[in-house]
Amino acid sequence: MSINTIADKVYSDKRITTDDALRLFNSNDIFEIGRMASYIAEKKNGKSAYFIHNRHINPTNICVNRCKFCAFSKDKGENGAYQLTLDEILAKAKSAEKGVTEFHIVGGLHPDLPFEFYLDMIKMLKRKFPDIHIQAFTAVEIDYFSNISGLSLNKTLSMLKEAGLGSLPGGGAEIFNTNIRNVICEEKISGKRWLEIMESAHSIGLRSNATMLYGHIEGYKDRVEHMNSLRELQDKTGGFQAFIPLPFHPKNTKIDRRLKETTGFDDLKTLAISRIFLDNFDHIKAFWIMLGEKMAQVSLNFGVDDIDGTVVEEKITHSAGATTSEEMTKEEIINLIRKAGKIPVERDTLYNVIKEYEYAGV
Ligand code: V47
Ligand code: SF4
Repeated sequence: MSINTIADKVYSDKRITTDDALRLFNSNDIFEIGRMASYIAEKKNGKSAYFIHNRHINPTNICVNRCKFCAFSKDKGENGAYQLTLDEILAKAKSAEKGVTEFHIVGGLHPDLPFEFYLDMIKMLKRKFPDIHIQAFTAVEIDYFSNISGLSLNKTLSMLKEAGLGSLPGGGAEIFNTNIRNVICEEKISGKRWLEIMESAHSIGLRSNATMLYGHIEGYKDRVEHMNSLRELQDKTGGFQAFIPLPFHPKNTKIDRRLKETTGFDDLKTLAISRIFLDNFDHIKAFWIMLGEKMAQVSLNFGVDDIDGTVVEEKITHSAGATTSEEMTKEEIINLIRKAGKIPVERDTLYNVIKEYEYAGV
């Protein structure tokens, strides 16, 4: 079926429907899909492609949820399980290069650590690094903190904000559909709860990202419905900054072993369609760690305007067979962006421009 009517909508700046998005997923016209996505990306961000000088820290991989797609988590006492002390977390933070502007901190749902541990961690990091933005805790962790502390969701979020939390990352969203969740992450909070937590965070001024884990057992319809829930919430709160589609990595997971990694074609299509569909999101991010450096670079011409950052240490995807490195230097990122014909722009977490680099063409 032709996608011309959808293109007409896009080029006259109209919102596309869920049926349109599904038609795009079922189309193989990747050039036209990319063209539409680029049109929107340029309208929103010109030729800029953003990156951030950041460092990831994962305080523990011990998790009571044990999602089937997760190769990072362990049971307490299991070989390879770890839990960093506050001193060890501080040492990781101190090892960050000069110029880092963000700590990205997520981890498992630890069975014994109290909420105070996380508050102390944020306070300690804020005391030692007052200028570094702390983006930490997925909605799943926030829900868990509220449970273990007995505090309301609002109070939990407010205390974290007061301690120095700057924003929330977009993890834990996976695919909102209940039947899919029951198979891939039965113990995890529902999609509805994930959205509720984000709404609550946005209402107290904490911005966040949103992710979608794709390429496992979901279908195109599930992806579209997932994005539709995000678009609806964004219409209400405007609190999301970036949408980040995450391609599933099957190695060492408990998801059907016959599943293979996503293909480059699907990755590009998913990123581009998300750019077209999520007209109320300012940014679409290609997390290069999961997509690969080269695919992330190509995606800059398929609607993506952000390729995340330097990262330094990455455990979640590398436990599941990622073949990318764990760190890119700023120079390497700038080179990738330039050679995609875009202007490299170093940003902080909230997309304030730190430095715009010279445009060098291709
Ligand atoms: O929620 C877990 C995903 C997420 C696998 O907000 C997997 O800027 C692929 O959300 N294969 C955590 N993905 C990471 C995340 C993130 C990363 C970078 C930037 C931001 C941001 C957020 O990783 C989890 C889950 O969806 N994940 N296991 C896997 N085997
Ligand atoms: Fe735990 Fe998150 Fe892994 Fe699920 S994805 S098992 S919640 S660490």
